[in-house]
Amino acid sequence: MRIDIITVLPELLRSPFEASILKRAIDKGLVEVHLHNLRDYSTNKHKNVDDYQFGGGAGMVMMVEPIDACISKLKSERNYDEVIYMTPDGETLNQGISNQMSMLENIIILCGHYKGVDQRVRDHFITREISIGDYVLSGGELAAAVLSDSIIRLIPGVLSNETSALTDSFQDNLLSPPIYTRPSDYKGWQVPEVLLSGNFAKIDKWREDKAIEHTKNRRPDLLE
Ligand code: 6GU
Repeated sequence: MRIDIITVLPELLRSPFEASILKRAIDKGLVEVHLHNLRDYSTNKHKNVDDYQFGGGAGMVMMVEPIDACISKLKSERNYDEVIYMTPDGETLNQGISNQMSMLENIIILCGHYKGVDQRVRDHFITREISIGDYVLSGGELAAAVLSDSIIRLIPGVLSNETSALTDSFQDNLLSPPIYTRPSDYKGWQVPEVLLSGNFAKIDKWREDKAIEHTKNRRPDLLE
């Protein structure tokens, strides 16, 4: 898979891909992540990528020309399955969307900034608009990192058996059950007996019961 991220702040997006699981996925050749500085596609001498809004009002708007230049250049090099715009008024990201996107070949992610992009970008280039929740970030960069992380970890071969995505919270619309490691007794705080029993049928049943109980308590909406 290849992810091209268009941003005015590429430096904000470097470190997430330089550590741990995402770095390993890139090093293994399972995903390529390319950052594009929108300023490099500016069409005026001041390297501007934003301008005042028509009709007046506070806040700058990202201009259509540099975004067109960048997206068109990328599209001339390969086919893209989706051109995603990160924006707080997009559809809210969930595990299902990440699952779908992890099966794509090439995607572009455009990070919104300032007040957002000229509507004509959304009308003519964007195929999907994604938010990561009902709160406002200073820009789409951190949201793009969140989306990329959630997608990349699902690409076959990225996670080992031990860290398999199959047992993650949300993967089956359930939250994960409690987990423990050694020591089995810490200051008298005991690990549940069943987990030490070696009876794997019983352990599976306990985990499922706990997952359902936890989901009922915290996220009853997931069970509807
Ligand atoms: Cl995608 N962008 C911004 N700026 N804020 C957000 C968001 C995106 N998702 C939630 N809040």
